[in-house]
Amino acid sequence: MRIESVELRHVELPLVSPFTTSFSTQTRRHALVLRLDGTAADASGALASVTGWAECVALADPFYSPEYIDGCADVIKRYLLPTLYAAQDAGTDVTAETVGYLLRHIVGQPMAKSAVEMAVLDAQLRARGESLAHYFGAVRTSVPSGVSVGIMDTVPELLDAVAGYVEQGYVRIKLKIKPGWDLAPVRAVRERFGDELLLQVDANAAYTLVDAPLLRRLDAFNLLLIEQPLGEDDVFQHAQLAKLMTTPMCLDESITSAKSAADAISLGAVDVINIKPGRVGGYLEARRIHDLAKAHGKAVWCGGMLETGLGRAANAALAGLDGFTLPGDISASDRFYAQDITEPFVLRDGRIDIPQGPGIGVEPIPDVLASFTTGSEVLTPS
Ligand code: OSB
Ligand code: MG
Repeated sequence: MRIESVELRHVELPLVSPFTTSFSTQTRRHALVLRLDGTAADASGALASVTGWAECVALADPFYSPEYIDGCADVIKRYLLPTLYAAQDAGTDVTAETVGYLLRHIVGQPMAKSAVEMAVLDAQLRARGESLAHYFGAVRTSVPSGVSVGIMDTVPELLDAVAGYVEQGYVRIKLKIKPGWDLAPVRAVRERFGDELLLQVDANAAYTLVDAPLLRRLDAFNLLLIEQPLGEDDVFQHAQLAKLMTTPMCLDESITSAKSAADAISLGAVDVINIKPGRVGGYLEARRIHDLAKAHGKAVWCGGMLETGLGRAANAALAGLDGFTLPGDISASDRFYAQDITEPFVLRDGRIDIPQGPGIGVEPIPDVLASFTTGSEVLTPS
């Protein structure tokens, strides 16, 4: 395809309630939306004008991952787009399948790269009228929906929140944990909702191997998995911890590529992988991790980054692949937002429908997008 311009649009969405993890409390989502305009082949092979949409999932601060949203905007503007513009000027056909390769000399920056690749992929698929779900090879038209429940001030408050989500039909509950908020909330949720509830925990790297005796006590609660108890670079320590626990070990932050996933599997550090396309550099790398995990008999599920409807749509399509055997953090829009920037995703029998239209299958609602916009910049080839 040919990229004619990319708009970087900063938006601020208020959250319906504060979301606390071991690393921060968020009360609003500063998101970065990309609008790509260009030309690409339509179904008959003729060139057509097309618009592609994407969102960059980096958070406002570098507390979950090294990337943060203003840094991503800067990298996209100063390095990623100029590289792609130079490549297409030199006669290279920039496609979703070549973006990762063309950007390989720029070290790291997976979330920024993922956003650019997603915009190209969405445009390319819209031009030829193909859905992202079809492109990936999705085997279902809806995905089971789990919800990530933040750290609260008190256990009764947490029980009320979980009760609300269970009532809405969420099929799996994930509790955020940290030192001082672990055994008691997990025990309370198990006691109140029983052994049938699909329950897992996520520590966001808040513990060290010294905490192994404490973490082992979580084995008593029949959890689906424990997600990222130790640091991002503590892959070997996760392997040691996994030997000490019966709860399946899941990695999020530590899995930054298909290569790191292969290493973690070989080391015995991981039983289950949380796949977040942004964290691993894009949807194509995410699919490679899915394929790798499946070949090794490891379950995967799709994580979330408080996406707007744009990222949510793409995540739902990815989670349609057959190796996604556990419910993902793909909740309804109203889990985080009273007003999403796209048509809202809603829960139906505990599931989210995968959009079936061309590309990601959803678009921002212009007025809503405008009302949440705090700044925008259009980047064109020089
Ligand atoms: O660790 O999975 C995580 C949100 C931001 C950063 C990291 C994580 C999360 C979540 C929320 O748990 C998942 C969601 O978007 O529903
Ligand atoms: Mg996580």
